[in-house]
Amino acid sequence: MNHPMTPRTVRRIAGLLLPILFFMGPAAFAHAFPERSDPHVGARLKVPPRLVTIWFDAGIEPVFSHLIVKSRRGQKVSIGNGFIPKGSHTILETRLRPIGPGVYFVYWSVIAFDGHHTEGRWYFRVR
Ligand SMILES: [Cu+2]
Repeated sequence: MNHPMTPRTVRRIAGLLLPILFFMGPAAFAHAFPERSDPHVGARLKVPPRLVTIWFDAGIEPVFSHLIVKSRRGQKVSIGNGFIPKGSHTILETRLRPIGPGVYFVYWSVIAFDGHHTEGRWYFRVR
């Protein structure tokens, strides 16, 4: 026997499914967020770093993931736009030019394997 779905039935099913999809969302499609970094957020360093590394909690796409570091005046002090070390899918890294005392801003922007974009910025200080 045939049971065509009436608009009312469709609405009822949608009403049941939408909350389920909503609550599944964050777990099923985790974005990539930083877990830790070196230097750490807000660090005060005596020795200027030559490398900035961020560890993410999910896989990130190499082509669309960027990490740059700028001085307080907006001068770029990182070399290139960041790279994902071979064999890793969750680490984003950039080398730095020699830098002196001051505040430096780290800008990161990544696309996770699930296609979602996240970005942020933080700073460290060289004394
Ligand atoms: Cu996501």
